[in-house]
Amino acid sequence: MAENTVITPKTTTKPKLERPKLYKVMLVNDDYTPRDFVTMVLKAVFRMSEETGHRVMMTAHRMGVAVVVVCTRDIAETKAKEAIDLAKEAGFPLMFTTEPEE
Ligand code: TYC
Repeated sequence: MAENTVITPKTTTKPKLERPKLYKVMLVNDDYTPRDFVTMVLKAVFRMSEETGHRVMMTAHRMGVAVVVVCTRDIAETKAKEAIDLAKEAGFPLMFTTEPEE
């Protein structure tokens, strides 16, 4: 008897895997940090090539800000802090900010 019993669940659970919200790390221009130092930080912290680092640095230099990377909030904040700390240690006012992507 029991072996012929078919159990049909009345409810189904749909796994809800929401995509994590993404954040931008922004590089902010200033008048004091040397260009080469900015490029070095972009290479060291964000694993950019010399060419990409230079291009992103020049974008911030000309436009005031540049998007460095788009990633999860956790990674964005950690990377921004790492980069700011490198600049602080060297005595430069170089700033990175994070903001949610629209
Ligand atoms: N503007 C700086 C200079 O002329 C270089 C610089 C570029 C600084 C980008 C910050 O995010 C920056 N020395």
